[in-house]
Amino acid sequence: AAKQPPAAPARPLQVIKIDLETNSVVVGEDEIRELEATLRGSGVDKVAVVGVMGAFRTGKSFLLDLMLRYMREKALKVAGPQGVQPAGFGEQGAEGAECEVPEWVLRNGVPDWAVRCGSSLVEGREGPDGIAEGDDGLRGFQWRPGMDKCTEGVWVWSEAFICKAGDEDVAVLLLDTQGAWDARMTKEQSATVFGLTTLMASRLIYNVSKQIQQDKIDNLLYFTEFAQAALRAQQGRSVVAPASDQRVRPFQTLEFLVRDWPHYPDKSSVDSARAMMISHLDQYMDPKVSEDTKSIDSLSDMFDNIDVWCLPHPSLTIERDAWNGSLEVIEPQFWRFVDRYLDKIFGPEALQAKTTLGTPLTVNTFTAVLKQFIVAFKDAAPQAQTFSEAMETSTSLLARDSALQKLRKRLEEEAKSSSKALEPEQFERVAKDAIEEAEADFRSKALYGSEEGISKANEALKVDVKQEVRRFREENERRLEASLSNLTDVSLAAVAAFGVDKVSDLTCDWWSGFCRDISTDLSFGYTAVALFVIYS
Ligand SMILES: Nc1nc2c(ncn2[C@@H]2O[C@H](COP(=O)(O)OP(=O)(O)OP(=O)(O)O)[C@@H](O)[C@H]2O)c(=O)[nH]1
Ligand SMILES: [Mg+2]
Repeated sequence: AAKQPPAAPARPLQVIKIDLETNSVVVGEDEIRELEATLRGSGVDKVAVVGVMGAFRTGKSFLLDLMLRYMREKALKVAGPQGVQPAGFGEQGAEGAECEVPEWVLRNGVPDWAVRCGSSLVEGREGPDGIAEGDDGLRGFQWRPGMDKCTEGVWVWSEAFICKAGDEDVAVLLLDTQGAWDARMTKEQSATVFGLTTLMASRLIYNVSKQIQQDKIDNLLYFTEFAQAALRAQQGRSVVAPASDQRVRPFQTLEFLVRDWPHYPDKSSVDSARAMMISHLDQYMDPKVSEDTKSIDSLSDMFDNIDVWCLPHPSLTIERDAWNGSLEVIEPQFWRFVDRYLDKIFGPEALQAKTTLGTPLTVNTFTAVLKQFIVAFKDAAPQAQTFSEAMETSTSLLARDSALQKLRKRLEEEAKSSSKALEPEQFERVAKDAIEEAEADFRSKALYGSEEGISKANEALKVDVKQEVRRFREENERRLEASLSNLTDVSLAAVAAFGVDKVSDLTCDWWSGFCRDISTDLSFGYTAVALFVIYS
């Protein structure tokens, strides 16, 4: 038999690179191919992706290295370049060789998973002699002490960790990203890096320092909206078809992960602290507490689930450039909270197979979908627009979108409210009402831009409205005819069901023509706005 080349060690793979010379985004073709081989060899069908994004220099990569340590111990199996192995493979202690537990491990309540790979977290640490390796040559996501930013582009760990999501096995991938809101990033870089992370993650961890804050929510919204627009634009040539006609939210779980949360009382238990975390998020989500829930409402429309966790500060010592990685300095409280956090997010209840528009991503489709998304972002590459142009395009497009949805919802509700069709005069009355409502909605939202721009958008809205009303009218007439021709109750119900089905086809879902048409324009608008946010 031909000799196999030695397998590469497990390491982070850079799937999105930034070419600094041309300032463009480059796809890591070889890296994606390697990932694909790992997934196909994993023996499971579905994939879950945990991605971390957030401002630069906030300990994202460091946290991912802790996640790696956790997974090496706690996953059922690990799939990598060497095939599939049981977790904890090859570690001292696992084979019965007793190792001495340092006193501080017991004193500080350090979880087993955190110290099994060595009592210093050195893997991935960047120093003067390059990137350090841990015990047994273990590697990690690259992190760096100090002020200078470290991670560039998007990285995926080359191993997949097999865990339970509900009662099925999934291959968990970990994804690290470049720090956000860095003034050196160009428009294409930021749109691609954060949009892509949002699209690929089944759990998007938004790492924030100290507290959530409104501006952080607003910033996140720009990128998720951009990702949503790219998703719509990409629908036309997708390999994944929507699972059903039901409206599906584009993304799964968004989690705010607050680092250095200063408000836990000494020795507070995680259970008692959970209420505090939730009330922190509620300050922004609950209309009874928050004055402005607009942005978070938009996020709620895009994500199935919004979650929160707050970690205390690990220790001031680790912020120093000279910290040697020793885990001895980390406070007991940090261990308590990080241990429970990882149990939660990697436990079978929270872990979810990644779906795109309701269809699960499989080990066979994962990399094809990843590449498609990268292409979608390239196609939607932002055009040079001034800030006011961008605001004008995006606000009036959004106003038009919102008004049309209002009209559809109203007519749909009327159609569903009774099993009988409306009399023609009655339909016209309802339609007139709905049109007035939609117009008013548009006027209340299209506030930004020139008279000319707004009235152009208004004209376009009128055309859309006419077309929609015509469709509903025809549908109503069909139902009316059916009811007039003396059908039995059963067949009448069938016709009504067809009608409702037809109506639901017309709602503005991800794959509908209207959404596709405007999404490209929208994405130009969003991106230009996003750009200004970053630069200003
Ligand atoms: N204050 C604080 N510092 C941390 C925490 N976790 C890690 N650090 C330190 O933060 C510094 C930056 O860590 P990285 O993991 O490289 O940060 P990053 O967010 O990945 O940085 P970029 O990739 O440059 O965006 C290191 O010195 C870590 O030791 C934390 O929870 N709080
Ligand atoms: Mg980093």
